[in-house]
Amino acid sequence: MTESRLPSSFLFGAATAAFQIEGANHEDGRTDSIWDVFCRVDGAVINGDDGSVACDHYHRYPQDVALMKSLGLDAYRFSVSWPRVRPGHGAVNATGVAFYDSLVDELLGAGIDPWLTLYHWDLPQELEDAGGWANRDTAYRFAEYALTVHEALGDRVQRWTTLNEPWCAAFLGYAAGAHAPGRQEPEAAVAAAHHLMLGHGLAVEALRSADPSLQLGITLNLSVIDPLGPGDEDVARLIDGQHNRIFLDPILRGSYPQDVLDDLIHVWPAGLVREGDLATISAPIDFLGVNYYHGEAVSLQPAAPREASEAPTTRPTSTPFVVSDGVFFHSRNLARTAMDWEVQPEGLTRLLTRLHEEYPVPLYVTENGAAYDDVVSEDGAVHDENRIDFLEKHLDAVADAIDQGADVRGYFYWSLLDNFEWAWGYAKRFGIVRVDYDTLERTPKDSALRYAQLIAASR
Ligand code: IFM
Repeated sequence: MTESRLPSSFLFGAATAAFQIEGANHEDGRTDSIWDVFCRVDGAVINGDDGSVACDHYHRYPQDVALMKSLGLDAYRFSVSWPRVRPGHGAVNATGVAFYDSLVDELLGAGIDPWLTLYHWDLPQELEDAGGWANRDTAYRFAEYALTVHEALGDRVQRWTTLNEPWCAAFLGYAAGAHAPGRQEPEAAVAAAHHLMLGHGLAVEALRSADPSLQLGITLNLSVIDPLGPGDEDVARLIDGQHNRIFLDPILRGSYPQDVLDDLIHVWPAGLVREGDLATISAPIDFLGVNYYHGEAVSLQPAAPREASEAPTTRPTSTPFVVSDGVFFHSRNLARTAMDWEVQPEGLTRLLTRLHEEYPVPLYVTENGAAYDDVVSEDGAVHDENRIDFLEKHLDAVADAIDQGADVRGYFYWSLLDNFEWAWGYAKRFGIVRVDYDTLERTPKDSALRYAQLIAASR
């Protein structure tokens, strides 16, 4: 990465999510989310921890904001915990709201733009008990919650992201059973995907009428799905449909792709899409958040078994792609992260240029990052050359996309801190800042220092 490749107006940030860093899950009136319960039930406590301390950001946020300032971040992407501000989706919890109030003030005081995500997977458990995202009603409750948060923070927060990665919430949560709520019901997963998007659209409409000046968007986890070889084009289309276009098309074009409707015909619940839903879902947005980690090479040819270890959950899981019989995901000759994900920066360039051409809207990379098995050196530092290399290559890939005409306006590294990596517990470290889980001490890794240098040089 040469320091000067990104425009001086380019926004540099880092991202986190409430359940992954806050802790204090049973303090000040917060009640269970689906992730609290998922971590506890069936003896499936993940990594011996239920996320209730996490990084203790709830109590240490001033220190964390000071850290962000020292790195020169322009913006901080964080999420609000629904059961902290509306426990059980009941009355507003003033103490919970006060936390975000103080966090936003602290950020603004440090000159850091707060980028708020309303939903990063922590649905109040009571709403799951009523059917969760498979129940259409949850979409309306989400819009109510959005307005609650807006009433508290709308005077200071300009950037609002409705959902983070609805693909994970719907398909990992309701089809694969790998994420909360741990269901393995393909039809419920399809219903959840639709209702998440409906909730997004209803929230956009509600926030837009509350304040037309807000910048509103959604974050999708998108990928590049390549055919492994000749004859594999149709399976690449099939997976691209269920990973990317099932969200992109309704949100940015106002319709489901016909091939996806055809592919999913046997798992598509009758009467799911009601009149007016697609108009609501495609309510205009100001930006699309893109989370990119790696691509996929798919084939009809069987793949050699991967050496990857499974996430340490006791739960059986299945494929998140509800129609994928006979599709094999292949490994390529690429470097890998500690998640066993391939390092594929050129995929980010292709993804961003594709989005620019097919779904034109301002783009922000709202997540990109790598977990590695970090080592603390004798000098107390983490010399994470691998993460620096990952970061530089992906920033280069963004610069390449911009050179090719894509309207990409910012980049958020995932994650500011080592944190709770869902089904992996604390075993996977994505942070540019190390967290010692015994002492909760924070130590910027070499990658944080390099990121700070790149940011400073781009001014
Ligand atoms: O940690 C997650 C995050 O919550 C959502 N996007 C992917 C990250 C890494 O797995």
